[in-house]
Amino acid sequence: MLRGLAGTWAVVGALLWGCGLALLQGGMLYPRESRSRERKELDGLWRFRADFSQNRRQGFEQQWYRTPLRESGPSLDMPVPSSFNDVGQDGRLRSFVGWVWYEREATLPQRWTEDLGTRVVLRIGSAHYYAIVWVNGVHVAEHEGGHLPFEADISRLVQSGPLSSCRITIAINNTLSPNTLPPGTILYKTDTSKYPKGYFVQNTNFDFFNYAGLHRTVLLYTTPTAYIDDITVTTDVDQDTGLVNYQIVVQGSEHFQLEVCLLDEEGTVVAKGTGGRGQLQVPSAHLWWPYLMHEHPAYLYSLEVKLTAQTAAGFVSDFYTLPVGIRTVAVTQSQFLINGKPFYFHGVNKHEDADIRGKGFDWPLLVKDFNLLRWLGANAFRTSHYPYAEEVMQLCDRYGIVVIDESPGVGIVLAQSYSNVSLQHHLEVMEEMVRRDKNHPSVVMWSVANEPASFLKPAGYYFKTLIAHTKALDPSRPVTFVTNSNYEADLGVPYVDVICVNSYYSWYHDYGHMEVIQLQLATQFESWYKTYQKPIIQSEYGAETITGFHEDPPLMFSEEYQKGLLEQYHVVLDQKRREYVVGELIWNFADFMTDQSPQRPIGNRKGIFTRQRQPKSAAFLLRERYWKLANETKCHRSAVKSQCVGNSPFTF
Ligand code: GCB
Repeated sequence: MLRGLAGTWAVVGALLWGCGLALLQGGMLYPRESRSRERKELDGLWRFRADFSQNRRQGFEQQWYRTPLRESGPSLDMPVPSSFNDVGQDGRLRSFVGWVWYEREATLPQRWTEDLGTRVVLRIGSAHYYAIVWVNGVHVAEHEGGHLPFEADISRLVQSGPLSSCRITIAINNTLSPNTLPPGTILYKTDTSKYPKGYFVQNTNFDFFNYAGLHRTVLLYTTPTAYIDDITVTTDVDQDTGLVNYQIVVQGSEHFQLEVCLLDEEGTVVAKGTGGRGQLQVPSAHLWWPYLMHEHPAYLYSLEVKLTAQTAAGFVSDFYTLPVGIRTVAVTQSQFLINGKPFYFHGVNKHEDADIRGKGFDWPLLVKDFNLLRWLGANAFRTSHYPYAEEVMQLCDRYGIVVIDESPGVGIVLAQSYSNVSLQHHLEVMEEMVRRDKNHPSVVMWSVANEPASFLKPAGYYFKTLIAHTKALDPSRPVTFVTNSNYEADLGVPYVDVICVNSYYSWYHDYGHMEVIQLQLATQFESWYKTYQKPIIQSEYGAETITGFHEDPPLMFSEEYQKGLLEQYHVVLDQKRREYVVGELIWNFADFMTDQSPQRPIGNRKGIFTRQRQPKSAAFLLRERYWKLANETKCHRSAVKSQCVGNSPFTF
């Protein structure tokens, strides 16, 4: 696929969106304040109770949502956002499987409860895994899947009487089944000589702790009753003119007008349009470039949308501003192109993971991580192994960090997880994910899964369908999944645009023998490339390392071994990146929590930073490498040579 195709994708994309290919009802715009919209975060302390009853259903049997939680039994204070697992002193809560109950009162501004022209929406950023929501005891929403937002319009409930507050109850179940994403299984241990009656454990086939709870912000926001429900933007470039295709969905009125206005970073209007769809042309456009690829990376325009609509109560206006980066993405037989120039991913895989809060969103941690990424000279990461918080994606847009956006399709290894039920759910998850993240310029590729058993017979149909669906939802971006299967046996890779391969030479195989890495890695790359002639990303490689362990000559688990292993990989990557390898992502950015196992000394230690974000020796090695790669990109593949200034600011 050549550069021109990026344009084609963009055009077809706009058409398909126009046909309503996405099956989901409604948009999922990030709740931003504007002249017509307010937001009220409900973060802080919630009341909490885990249902320890034998069948875990006591909460439903006793209808805990009907009255304040304190009336149906004892409750704990629980911070939101946070996983519930690591904040307490009760070991049973850490490994709890089943329903937990959250509750809090929200004080409502008078206008919200009295002005019938105001729409009040409850939005839950992430509730892992299955959630049921009640407001004042009335069921308002249910959602499956722990990494994507969902909403409920609660206007009628809060406007039905003289209310100054409302009680929000959320029941969350972290049980995973072969049909959930990620999948899991519950294993009942029935040997009563070894286990008490009813004893069960949850097993998973992924390597991170199944943290649960309200992981992201819960908030209320308002819109007018006629409102901008969704915006879809795709961009293209013609000579030096930026093309911004937009499509806007309005709800709540049939009679409306839309005005759109594109502003540059100085606030100057550079293009204007009207109507629900159209194309804005930006002469001499500033393109959105990745970090370290241009002296002014991550240029963001603002698309201001104004809706004027007729409603029963008269005319109302709604305003929404969307950041827009103008850029193209395309894939050839051996290259990944951003704005028509070869892009080499040098970055990391991450996790949403930290001490105490688990997977709970945390601004200081996030800003620290982005500071570390930029210190490292990383220009990309993969959201292994689930979609991250929207604020993460916004910072990627802002800093020019390129993202491979991955679904929670991790651990698909059982035959049952290839059933139609699983596939249907996976298709829906891709719809939710594309709906949420489609407008981020930083997102350049979708990854539908990580390390599935893609050699199993049903994998061919499964991935063909899943990838085709994702491309139909968003024809403007390439699609992949991450494989660790044998190149001859993999039934899903024929459908991907870029091959993403994980390998752990001299770690899980031939451990201790770094001397075999170069041969094995070269064989890996050549086998895949000869078979498919598609660009390849080394999407994981790494070694477990306990910070402070030193052994010379290097032994496994020491900082020297991690460095040595990486260096062996780099020799081959340096050869192959001149041919068809388009990226390398270290496993992992930081140490992270996993299930307990004899192989995991309080979590996975393959981070180049500790869980507390302190560098191991390998971080300095990678830093040197990434800045060198960035300088090469700048010199040899200079996106806009004339616009690059000397060696500054890229020189290491
Ligand atoms: C992998 C997985 C990742 C694991 C990693 C490891 O291949 O994709 O989730 O954590 O290996 O450290 O074993």
